[in-house]
Amino acid sequence: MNELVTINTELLISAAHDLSASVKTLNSKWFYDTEGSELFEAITELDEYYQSRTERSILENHTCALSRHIAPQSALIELGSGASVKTRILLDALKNVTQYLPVDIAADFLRQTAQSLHSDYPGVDIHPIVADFTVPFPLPSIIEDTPKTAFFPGSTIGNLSNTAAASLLQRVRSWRNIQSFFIGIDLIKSTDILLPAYDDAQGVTAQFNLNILRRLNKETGADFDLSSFQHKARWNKERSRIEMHLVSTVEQTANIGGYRVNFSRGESIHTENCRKYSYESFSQIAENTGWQISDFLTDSDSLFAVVVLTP
Ligand code: AVJ
Repeated sequence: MNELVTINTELLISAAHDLSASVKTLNSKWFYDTEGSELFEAITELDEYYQSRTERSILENHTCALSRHIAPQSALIELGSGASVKTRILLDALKNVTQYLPVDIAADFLRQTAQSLHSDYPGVDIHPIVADFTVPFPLPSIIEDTPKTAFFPGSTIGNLSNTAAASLLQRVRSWRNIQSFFIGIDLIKSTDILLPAYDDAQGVTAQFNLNILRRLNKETGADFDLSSFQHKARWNKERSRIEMHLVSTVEQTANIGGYRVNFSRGESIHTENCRKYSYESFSQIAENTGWQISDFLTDSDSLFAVVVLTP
C-alpha cells in the first residue's frame, strides 16, 4: 500500500511566506513537534543551559511568596507547558491549585504530559488545551468564574516580539478573575555565558535548530538538505537578544510546496529570538500593559528572574 502523506498546510503557508521574504525567517513555534519538544527537554539538562535549573531553584526557594498570590480553589493556566517540569514544583507546594490547564502547541506531547500529571496529582483536575498561545484561544467555560493564576515560565516570553509580548500580557490581564501572572524571564549577562547556552558543546541546540527543517521536509514535503545548513547563535546587543540562525554553507535551492527558495552561500534563515531583559526593560512592558510587579524573584547571581505580576 502507498504511504499516506498528510500536509500540514498551516506550517506550509507560514514557512513558504516567511522564506520568500528578502530576509528569510521561520517562526520559532514550529520547533515544537514531538521530536523538537524532546530536544528542548534535552537542552534544559545541559550544563551550558543555566536557565532551567536556575528558574527551578528560584521557584523552589520562593514557594511561600508565590503561594500568597494564589487564591483558594484556583485554576493554574500554563502557557507553553512542554513537559510541565516546573509545574510540579508549584503543584507540590501550592495547595490552592485545584485545576491545572496546560496550554501547548505540541498535541501528542501535551497528551502524554497531562496523563502523567493526572496520575501524580489525583487531587488536581487536569484540562490540557491544544492551542497556540501567541493568538487568542478560549478558556473552558467551567473555569469562567474560577480565580486564575497564569504561569509562563522558561523565558518563553523572550521569543516574542515586543508587540506580541505586550498583546499576550494584555490578553491574560483581561481574563475574568485573574489574580496573578508568574513569568520567567532571562536576564542580560555576559556573552561568555549567553552564547554557550545557545551553542552547546554536544550540539543538542544545533540539532534542535535543524529539526525545524527536518519537520518541514516531513510535514510539507519540502526537500531541505540538512547537511548544508549550519547552526549559528549570535548576540544582538542593540535589541538585547540571542538570535538563532541556520546558515546555508553553499549556494543552493530548496523546494517547498511548489516554491523554490534560493540561498546564496552564507545566507541565513533567522529561526528564533531569545530576548534578555533587565528589571527596567521588563517593568516597562509590564506597566504599559497595566500590570504591577509584586515580586521580582531572582537567584544569587541574577541570572534569571521569576516575576510576579498582579492586575
Ligand atoms: C524555551 C523558548 C525559552 O529561548 O532559551 C533553547 C528555547 N532555543 N535553546 C530559549 C531555546 C534554543 C528557549 N525557550
